[in-house]
Amino acid sequence: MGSRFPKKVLTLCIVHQHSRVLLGMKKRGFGVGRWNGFGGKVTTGETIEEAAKREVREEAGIKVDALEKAGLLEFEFQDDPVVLEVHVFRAQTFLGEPTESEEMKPQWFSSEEVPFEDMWPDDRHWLPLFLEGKSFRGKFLFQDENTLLDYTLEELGSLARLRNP
Ligand code: 8OG
Repeated sequence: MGSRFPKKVLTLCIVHQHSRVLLGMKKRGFGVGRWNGFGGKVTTGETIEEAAKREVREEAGIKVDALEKAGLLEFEFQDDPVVLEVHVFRAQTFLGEPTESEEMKPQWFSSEEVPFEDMWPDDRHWLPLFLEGKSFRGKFLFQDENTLLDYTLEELGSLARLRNP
């Protein structure tokens, strides 16, 4: 897991309000059939935060503004040199009504009833930190989309939070 490998920068935004969290069922492509936050690739000419807002609008039909940086996750698949760098954001407020798109079907979940069995296998490790309002950094090595081989995860303290992710 190192920076000498080609990298893809992605966003992941989770709307988290008190005791509920907005997830979407991915209807196509990478991660199909899994509940997840909203996000995707950062494209040329936009900042990571702009990309995060755009993806939420496109996938869930809502507008998020005050995004809070929550985490930085790196995903690597065995036998694939590409490292996915996922910037995780928290949104506590939004405008509009969550609406199904071609890519995602949004649904509210109680923070105590997150459907981890139908999510990426890494999520059960870092999402609890997210739900506690903490910031974190992690690296996950997968054999395939269902098999997590190894991972490291650290909660970032208040000093680190000023600089990271
Ligand atoms: O553009 P595309 O739909 O391929 O973007 C993939 C989205 O999935 C993007 O928001 C980042 C996110 N994502 C991964 N891997 C993982 C993962 O292991 N867990 C979670 N929760 N999200 C992931 O690419």
